[in-house]
Amino acid sequence: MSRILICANTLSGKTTFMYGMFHQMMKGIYGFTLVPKEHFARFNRQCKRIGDTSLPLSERFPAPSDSMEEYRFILKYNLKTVDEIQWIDYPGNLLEEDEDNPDNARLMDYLNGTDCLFLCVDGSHFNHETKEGILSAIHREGGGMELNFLLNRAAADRQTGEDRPLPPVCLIITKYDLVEPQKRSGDFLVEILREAFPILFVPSSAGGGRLVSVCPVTLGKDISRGGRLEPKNVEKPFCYLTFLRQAEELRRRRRELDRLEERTRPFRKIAEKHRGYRKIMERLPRMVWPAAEGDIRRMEAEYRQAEADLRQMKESLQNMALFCGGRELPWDSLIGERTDGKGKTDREDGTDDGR
Ligand SMILES: Nc1nc2c(ncn2[C@@H]2O[C@H](COP(=O)(O)OP(=O)(O)OP(=O)(O)O)[C@@H](O)[C@H]2O)c(=O)[nH]1
Ligand SMILES: [Mg+2]
Repeated sequence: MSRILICANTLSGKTTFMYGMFHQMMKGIYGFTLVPKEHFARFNRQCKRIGDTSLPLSERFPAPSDSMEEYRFILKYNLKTVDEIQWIDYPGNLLEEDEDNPDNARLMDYLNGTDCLFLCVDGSHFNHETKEGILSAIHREGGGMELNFLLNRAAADRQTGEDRPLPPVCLIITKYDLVEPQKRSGDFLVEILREAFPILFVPSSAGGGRLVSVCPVTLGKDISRGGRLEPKNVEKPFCYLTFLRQAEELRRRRRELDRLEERTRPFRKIAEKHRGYRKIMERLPRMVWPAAEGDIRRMEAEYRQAEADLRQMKESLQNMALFCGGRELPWDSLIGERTDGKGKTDREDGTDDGR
């Protein structure tokens, strides 16, 4: 089970983004599909409304959320279930409520166990003349205070108050269609985000650090003025989480394989030495071999397949920047290579996400 919390100010596009993401992920990408565990008809109707240009705008978009809602999705790869996703959508002005508000308390509880934070910044804030103007708009009107507060809370255990590693973060620039073309350079967007959320880009020593990706998304050009539903990039933040999950699983398999290989090596040597007695060797010590050769080969083949799937999935993350400890990283560094159990890959176990 993976938990996602999408955090943003009111009217930043959280709920609409969820429908756009669902719209794209239903048909699937790189073998991955996402289906709602329940309420398919409700999702389907809402997506159709967003796409229906004959409706007045007030009827196309979901109304501003008035309470916290939880959704469950099933993630499948090649039609096989790989994960269940728990998704919370909350009204963006909830953090203006006192902390004894039950929904506010629920949000904090949920934050405590979240596996990935999606932090949304409304693209329209990028359209100020100066960098200072943009930063001030994000901080004052765009919920910058609340978002930085949530980041701080996410890095502490709610019960004990003890520090804990911050989960991976995806910084989503919503309504990217509203960003003026001259402000769309990736470097400029990242420069702004670095200053708006400095805690996410703190340089770290020895390869450790916070994992952060940056992703501009849109539901369609001028969609808020009657344009067509043509979502772009909306599946990517989700692919990011899936990629991290699968990369983690791959590293687990790699460690298991390396351990088995290492434990089997002395047995292989003995078998090699007594090759003339192979038949007896195969029969007698079978019980004490860590694993049958055939099982290891099968695990190895599965591992190679999972690695190939992940490399293919990496294609879905193109144009999405990844940072660790403030330094930009290639996606491949999260996949790494098998090292025959003798060494570690670039970032194996090295980041602040602690998983
Ligand atoms: N131009 C443009 N407008 C968008 C896009 N996505 C959402 N909007 C507009 O933004 C409005 C608010 O979106 P919501 O998804 O309701 O925002 P929210 O963050 O869920 O707001 P709360 O529920 O109040 O927290 C929508 O009604 C649309 O008019 C987009 O990709 N482009
Ligand atoms: Mg909403």
